[in-house]
Amino acid sequence: MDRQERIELLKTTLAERIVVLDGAWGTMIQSYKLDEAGFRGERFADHDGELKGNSDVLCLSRPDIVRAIHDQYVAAGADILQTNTFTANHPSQADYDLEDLAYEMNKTGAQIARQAADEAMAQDGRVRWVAGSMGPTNRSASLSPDVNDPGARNITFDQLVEAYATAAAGLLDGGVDLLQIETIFDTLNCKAAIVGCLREIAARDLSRDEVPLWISGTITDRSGRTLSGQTTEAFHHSIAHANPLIVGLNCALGAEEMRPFLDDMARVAGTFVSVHPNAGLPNEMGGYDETPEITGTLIREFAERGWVNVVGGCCGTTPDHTRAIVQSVADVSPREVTPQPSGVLRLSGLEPLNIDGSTLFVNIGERTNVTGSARFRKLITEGDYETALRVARQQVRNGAQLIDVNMDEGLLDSVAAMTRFLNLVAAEPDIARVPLVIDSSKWEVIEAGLKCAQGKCVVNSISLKEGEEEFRRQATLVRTYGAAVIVMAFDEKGQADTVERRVEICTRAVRILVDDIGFPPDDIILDLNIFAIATGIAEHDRYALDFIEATAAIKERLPGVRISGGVSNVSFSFRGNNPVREAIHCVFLYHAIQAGMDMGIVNAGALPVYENIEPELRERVEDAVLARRSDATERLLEVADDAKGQARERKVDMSWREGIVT
Ligand code: THG
Repeated sequence: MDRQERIELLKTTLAERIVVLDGAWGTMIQSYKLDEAGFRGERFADHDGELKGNSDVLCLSRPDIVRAIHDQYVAAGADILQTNTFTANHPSQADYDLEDLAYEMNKTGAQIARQAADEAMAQDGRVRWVAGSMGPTNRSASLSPDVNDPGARNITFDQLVEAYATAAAGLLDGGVDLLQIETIFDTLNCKAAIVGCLREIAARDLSRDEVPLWISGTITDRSGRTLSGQTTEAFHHSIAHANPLIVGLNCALGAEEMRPFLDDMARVAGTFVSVHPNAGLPNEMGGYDETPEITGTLIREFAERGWVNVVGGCCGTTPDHTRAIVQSVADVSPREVTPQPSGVLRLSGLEPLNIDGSTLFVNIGERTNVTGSARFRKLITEGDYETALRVARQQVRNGAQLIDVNMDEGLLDSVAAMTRFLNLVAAEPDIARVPLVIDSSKWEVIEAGLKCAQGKCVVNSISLKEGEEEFRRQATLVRTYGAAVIVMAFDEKGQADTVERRVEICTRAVRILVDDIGFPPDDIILDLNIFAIATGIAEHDRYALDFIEATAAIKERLPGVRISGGVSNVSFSFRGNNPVREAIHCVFLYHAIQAGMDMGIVNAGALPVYENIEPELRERVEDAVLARRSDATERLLEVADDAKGQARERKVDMSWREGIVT
């Protein structure tokens, strides 16, 4: 049976019965009581430095032991064998000066497991699958190793991509059936792993169907968060672009404490779900006391609740646990898989943000933008990131459900500024809980931002401005990094400024994204260009109305995509007069949202209520926004100064109240 046939069989088997993964390596290796010489074997007898405790070196130094452990798990009834390669990656093996052997360890580890699986099948005719195990490494891409600098990192995204690519290459060349990214503490590491795995799969001319991914996260505390702070659902959204065959949870907490989080995963996942918990919580000695019976009972409960398709063991489990698990689920049906419902844009920061047809207008905070805020620009150019973070926090407090970050300033190293700021944001849970919108006109700045974000972000933006080839290239990369995308209505001929041009460009862009690249329509946000009105130039009079009409037209022609825009652009001609600007934003949104606008980049917290705008001002603003009369601009200018003055007076009037509350 070749790999392809085995994978097809795995897919049908997963739908028919609960499949069992084997158990832990640590406990089993310990039972051999190997000393330093035992770990070295002959091959590393002269190695400088200690190798004791390096479980994965045994693939090279003691393949007989590795094989014997596989055989014990086969005898216990496991369907899937995990390779002994959890730490066989560059950064982890660097602790032993063995980083250059990462590929070989993975390849050999895969070959040993493959042989064990194939020989078991030759004996009893039952297929055993091999999952190539890739652990989290000993470094974290979104956590600081330095208590004094939350923005510091000891590994980059690109280094992790290389490390995982090398591991995946070895595993694939050694003959694994699936690639398993497991025990994910930090979703950014996992996103790098996905990039590395996809690269190696493609390099072997294999398709994604031929080499399924298995992605398993780790909730490390009872509040239901990964070490890097994501909830289960946020984690799921961050990795869903990899289209894994299996998603799940493993390791920490043990089965008992994982219950609510596995429930969450089973609720959101549109594919097969796995769980392989530790044998309970560790005791004071770091050992595990949960008996096979207890583990089996807990896992049976998960199965009966309809949550799982694959079950197995992690730290502290033994072949006896595997045996108990096999028995406990033997007569229970697997979880029924229903694809995730479409019509939902799923984003995440530390927490999920699901945008569907019932969601009210979504606010994207505009102030963390060096071109959109003089204050933010000053803070960033002066290097005062601490205070700059407050701008982000204030946006979120004021109701921004995402924050737009833009570092496009001529005198700034924008890649460095984006990287630094997003690394600092990652350390602030009250900001990082919302998804990021990474805003730049330079692709390398966007890419730098994507390499710092563990959540599912929005790329702002791509367009057909530089032609189809560049558009496809960038869109494909957006998918690889797992982000949603804002597409500007811009093509080779320029920026769309009529309804027809907006419809034409958006239709073309969406066709390329969906039909050619396989971009999910739910991850596409169209920006129909909001331009300034009331500029005194007659050609600009219809800009807001055209946007609104184009929104309605595109919503009809391209159902399923979302519409956004930079709202504050529309009032540029009233710079310095915030009351009038805010009235224009409000009236504009009142009509644009009715036409189908889903989200917008706004100054969060600075939007008045439509009904509360002074009636005369509102009428004149409405005349301008909806291009209802040719003298609308003049008539708005007539009342603009008064509106500003009244707002100032209102502020003065209210000051006595502020005095009392503070
Ligand atoms: N579409 C998309 N992205 C965008 C835009 C868009 N990103 C940038 C911009 N346009 C949206 N963001 C802003 C941010 C601030 C302002 C306007 C748009 C703004 N700022 C005040 C001004 O310039 O007068 C700044 C005042 C101050 O310095 O405090 O108006 O259209 N996809």
